[in-house]
Amino acid sequence: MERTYVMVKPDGVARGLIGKIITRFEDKGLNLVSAKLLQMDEALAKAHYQEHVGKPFFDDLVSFITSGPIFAMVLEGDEAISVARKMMGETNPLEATPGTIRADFAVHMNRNVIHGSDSEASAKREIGLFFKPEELTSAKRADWNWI
Ligand code: IDP
Ligand code: MG
Repeated sequence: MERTYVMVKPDGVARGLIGKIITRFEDKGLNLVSAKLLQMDEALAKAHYQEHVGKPFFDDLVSFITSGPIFAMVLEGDEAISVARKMMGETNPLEATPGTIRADFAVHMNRNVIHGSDSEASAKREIGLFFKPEELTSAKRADWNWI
């Protein structure tokens, strides 16, 4: 059992895609442990994207991700990290497989609608950046045994 951090980015929130995106994860069988709408400040954006500091797209990425509210989620399930990444698709929506979130809802790499942790270490770190321990519920799906 794993937990992963997933967020609908400001473009996805502004476009009214939160419901559609959550529905995909619910339909897949992932368990929603916590969720909230918030606007990231520059410090949080820089901490979250620390691995990209110094890259040519970094400043644009920080200004985009802080430009409006994001929808932050913790999702739980067997292989939740790779399941969520598969469902998101490639970073560049043009390379993402149809049926994935980025392929179905996005066109440009810098407006690709969704983020998901890429490893156990980043999931742990990102969950800790966005959620206090007491915000992580012990909610379990009623259909858990069937998934
Ligand atoms: P990921 O979101 O699929 O994990 P990362 O390589 O971690 O992709 O990049 C973080 C985010 O930075 C991407 O989702 C995308 O929005 C943006 N990004 C990555 N590479 C580029 C680029 O070459 N140009 C513009 N934006 C980029
Ligand atoms: Mg990444």
